[in-house]
Amino acid sequence: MSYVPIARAPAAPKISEVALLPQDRLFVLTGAGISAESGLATFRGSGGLWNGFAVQDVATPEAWLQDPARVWNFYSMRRRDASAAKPNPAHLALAAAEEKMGDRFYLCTQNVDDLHEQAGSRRAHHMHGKLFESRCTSCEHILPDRALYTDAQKLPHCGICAAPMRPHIVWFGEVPLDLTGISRQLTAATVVLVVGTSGSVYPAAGFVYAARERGIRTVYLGPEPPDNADAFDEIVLGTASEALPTFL
Ligand code: BV8
Ligand code: ZN
Repeated sequence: MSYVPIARAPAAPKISEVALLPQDRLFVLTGAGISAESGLATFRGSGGLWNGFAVQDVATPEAWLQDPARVWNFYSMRRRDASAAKPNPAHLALAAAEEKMGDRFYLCTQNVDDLHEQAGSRRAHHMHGKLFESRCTSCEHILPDRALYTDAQKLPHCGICAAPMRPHIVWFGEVPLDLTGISRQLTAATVVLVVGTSGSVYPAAGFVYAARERGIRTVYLGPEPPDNADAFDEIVLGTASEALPTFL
């Protein structure tokens, strides 16, 4: 009687070969890199100069106090560029994951553009504010605003209290929005996926360390290792629009 080897059960795939398990709770943090393939400049890519402006001259409270017209000019150019941009397969894949996973999915973005929303994401948290909202410097009234303010004599004022309106953006030196909510979502996660960010700005770049301390699986996805690469269990090298749909 010839020996017929029993069919070996396929080796259980290594965890890193299986992107997500059915019971996983996914916390996603995105940065400028996810919008790069939609044509929007990254901070790093433009070598710290951004549309010709140095970040510290346009993205700090001091810059606002010193020259609000220059700040509005900068954000008006960002509004113009972002209005022409379209979401890419990476944004669409995250919107599909939100739909499929429900409350097991949480998206926090450092980006101020609205490409996640254009792709269908309904619950993206913009921890650094939103380009298409303006906020009153006095009564803090926030309103949707896609207008471009390039005439220093015609800067916007609040319809309620007449104080100057500013971009609803978290500048350097200001506290990001809803850090408590972010932290709650982070500690409930089983997988933290970070996409397209240099990991150079805190507290956002620190989320992965907090996850690692809790034994949460951490994955980075982007074309090059980020500054906080040492904190990740896995690094998937690739562009967001190629690698993210595959991972999800
Ligand atoms: C705060 C809105 C107190 C503005 C932004 C010294 C040491 C450490 C920290 C500090 C320090 N001095 C000051 C600080 C604090 C400071 C900070 O971290 N500074 C850095 C420069 C050292 N942080 C702050 O001021 C923050 N506030 O600390 O308040 C506090 C905090 C907590 C509790 C109490 C009090 C506020 C920071 C928010 C500033 N606002 N955005 C606007 O948009 O105009 S930050 C802005 O830059 C982004 O939002 C993002 O957070 C950050 C970095 O940008 P990235 O998204 O990472 O983009 P980047 O260009 O850097 O990288 C692009 C990546 O994409 C690259 O990795 C690239 O490889 C990748 N990529 C490229 N192509 C693709 C791709 N990936 C995928 N696919 C592709 N195709
Ligand atoms: Zn007001």
